[in-house]
Amino acid sequence: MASIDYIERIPNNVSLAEDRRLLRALEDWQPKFLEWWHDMGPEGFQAQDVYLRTAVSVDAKGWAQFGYVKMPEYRWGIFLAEPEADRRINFGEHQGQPAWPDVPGEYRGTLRRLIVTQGDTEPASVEQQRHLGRTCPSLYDLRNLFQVNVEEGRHLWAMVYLLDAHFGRDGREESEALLQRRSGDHDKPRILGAFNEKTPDWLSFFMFCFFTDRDGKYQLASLAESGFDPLSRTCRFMLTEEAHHMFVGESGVGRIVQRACELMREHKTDDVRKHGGIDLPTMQKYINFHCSVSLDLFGSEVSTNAANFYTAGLKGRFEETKKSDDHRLKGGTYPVIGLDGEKIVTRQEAALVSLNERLRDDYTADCQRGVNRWNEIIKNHGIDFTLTLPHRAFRRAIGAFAEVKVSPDGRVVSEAEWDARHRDWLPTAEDEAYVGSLMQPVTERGKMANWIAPPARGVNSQAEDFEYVRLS
Ligand code: BYC
Repeated sequence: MASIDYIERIPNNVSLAEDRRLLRALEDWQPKFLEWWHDMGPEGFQAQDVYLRTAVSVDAKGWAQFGYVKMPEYRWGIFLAEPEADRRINFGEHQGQPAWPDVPGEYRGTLRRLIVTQGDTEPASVEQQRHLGRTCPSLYDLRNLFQVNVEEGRHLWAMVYLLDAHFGRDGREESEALLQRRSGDHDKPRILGAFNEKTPDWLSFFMFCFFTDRDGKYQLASLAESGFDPLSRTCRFMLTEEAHHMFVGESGVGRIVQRACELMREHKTDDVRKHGGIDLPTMQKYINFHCSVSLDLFGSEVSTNAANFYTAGLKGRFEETKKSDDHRLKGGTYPVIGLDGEKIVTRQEAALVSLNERLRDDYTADCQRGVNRWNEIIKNHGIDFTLTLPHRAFRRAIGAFAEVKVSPDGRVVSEAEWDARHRDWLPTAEDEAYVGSLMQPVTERGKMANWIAPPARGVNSQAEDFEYVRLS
């Protein structure tokens, strides 16, 4: 296994120096990436020292090294998980054949599209979070935001490596296009819906990390099963980084919930806004929004695209190799919800076309576990309130429910009821303005904004007042 080469201009563990053509392509792309990072990356903090974690090895132990880095000097590079000896394709019509080291000609277009779709989300999220540094609730959170941002930048590198190494001139064009689309831009938007939404405040950021990064986890885990071995190895390493992003999301929301509960107890009131907190009903509305946007990222309930990806051996199920069926899904069925007139019903659909819905089920169960942990915090304060995930048909823009209005508890409702009630279900302009009004920067060492509790422990066991970002 090649160790990570940090001597080279582009750190890597893929022996880049031996492939002159690829090296040239990536060295040509590197300054364009840096230009994009300067234009669209974290605004206002490019010259500061940030206490960041950098990958130094891809094995399970000790891949991380912590130290102060200026973000534009972060050692972005190409890291693949260790190869598995004699790896086979584990599902679909090529099941049992050796995994592909190169792109099979017949799947070139499909694989390229999957990689581009995945790659497009990474710079998009950096663009969405670009202005958040200005309103950080603490230095600890500021550092976590930047850690997430540089790692999303590295995930972009990961996909660009695959495009440049395996898709020739088309791949290089796609690599350029990844730097040209812009989140939320009408003329050149990012590919998937959620990545064109705004992330205007830190509550939205934490929700995004909890719900949208978790979609990343499930999509990457499915691509990690791919018969195209370089994609599998790339995604396996990306998953180790993704875990931190979900931690930022879950602990961030958990700390806001904790602070709301403390204020409720202290002032014996549900109206914590009077005391500068974010009330639990507002948290619920943000959950409803971010969950529904992220559910759309799994595609339609019934999808021949997903079936074709699977049969071709390109994109598997979550934990494909742990499942004990035939891994071809020829005859099986899977329960899928859909519409029957005005009613939401469950039907058995062919398992092969139901793969998006199955992945959405895995994802939803994982989200529910996180919500349960938030509810534990509320319960531990003796408060009678339960946060819930909205029904999966709520506010959907993709799939069977895109054309109907559904309440968070799963009733198809009339336009009139939707108009009358949606303010109770989704953040209103007033809610957003209130949350926005709390976004005042706190940058003194060890201090926290009033609306969020401190973290349980520091990054890399650092003390509470550690200087995570050197601002002066
Ligand atoms: N928005 O058969 P369908 C992450 C399109 S997040 C807009 O239902 P399919 C991260 C679709 O392209 C993980 N369009 O869907 C998180 C198709 O178009 P065509 C990202 C959409 O193809 C946080 C049509 O609708 N990873 O990593 O089975 C921070 C019908 O498609 C959307 C991936 O996405 C949408 N939401 O599945 C940073 C993995 N949904 O063919 C990073 C790679 C569907 O009619 N991508 N459409 O032109 C895929 O696996 C699949 O493309 C999808 C869609 C699951 C996204």
